[in-house]
Amino acid sequence: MPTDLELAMQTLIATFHKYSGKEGDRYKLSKRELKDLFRSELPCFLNVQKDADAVGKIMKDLDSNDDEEVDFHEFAALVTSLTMLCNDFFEEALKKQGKC
Ligand SMILES: [Ca+2]
Ligand SMILES: [Ca+2]
Repeated sequence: MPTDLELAMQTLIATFHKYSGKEGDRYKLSKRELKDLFRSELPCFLNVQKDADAVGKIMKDLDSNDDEEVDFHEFAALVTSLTMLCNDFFEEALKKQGKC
């Protein structure tokens, strides 16, 4: 029986491959695959971006090796950053409630 953290890691990997396998290199996300992933898996994050080409800009930021695709390492960096932001928000909320 996997632990919660093991399940989270498994979900992260499976979610990446669910989208990366749709076209082109099955181990990398094209811009379209990245867009699909954001739309389905991180809809709130995309909604706060007012820019029409938000995904294009995110892609540029993520694509550290400039191959115009997002590999798992690049994707994991994004998830880590977002998770840290969520944790900061969570800790702030707890402090305001006087629970931390
Ligand atoms: Ca792909
Ligand atoms: Ca890349």
